[in-house]
Amino acid sequence: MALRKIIVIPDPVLRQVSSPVTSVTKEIRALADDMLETMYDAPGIGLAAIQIGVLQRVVTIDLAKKDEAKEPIVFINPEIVAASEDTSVYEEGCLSIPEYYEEVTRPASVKLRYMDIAGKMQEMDADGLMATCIQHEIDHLDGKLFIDYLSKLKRDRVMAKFRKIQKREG
Ligand code: K1U
Ligand code: ZN
Repeated sequence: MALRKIIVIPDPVLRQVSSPVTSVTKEIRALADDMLETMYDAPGIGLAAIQIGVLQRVVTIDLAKKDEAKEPIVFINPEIVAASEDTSVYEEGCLSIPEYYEEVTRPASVKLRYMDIAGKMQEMDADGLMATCIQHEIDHLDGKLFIDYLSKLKRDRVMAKFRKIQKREG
């Protein structure tokens, strides 16, 4: 297992579309292990492979609280096959946009299809934080960020702030 560096905006890699995983190889299992270690270290509740510079459709999520046992889930090629018409609003964060939080409206519940780490197809009905988090992570796989749901003014402001930091830090 290895801790990987999380890419932050304005890195253009975050706008790339990730490729489907064709089979669960030992490299994919090692990638998932690295992602979980990196996500727990950040700390975060989710991570998409693209956030560590790997353009493969792999996502990790663990919604367990600090004092609870870990509940890691690895989603390979996750797809939303149905979404509710009712929506929910959640104040989202992103490890690729550190210390910036804004409310985002998304479908309140979704039905997912994905491959698990054993290579088995799975379906999941997600609501609450799981629904929000998996939609945020699938957006990463499609090169989309939660700031894309905000007004142009807010998005431009946050991009300008991170461009300035990048210039300063090189
Ligand atoms: O994908 C990411 O950048 C990870 C992101 C996931 C996410 C959070 C909130 C709503 C939607 C998706 C994070 O994990 S940000 C950090 C965070 O939310 C958190 C960190 C520690 C404890 C609890 C939450
Ligand atoms: Zn994110």
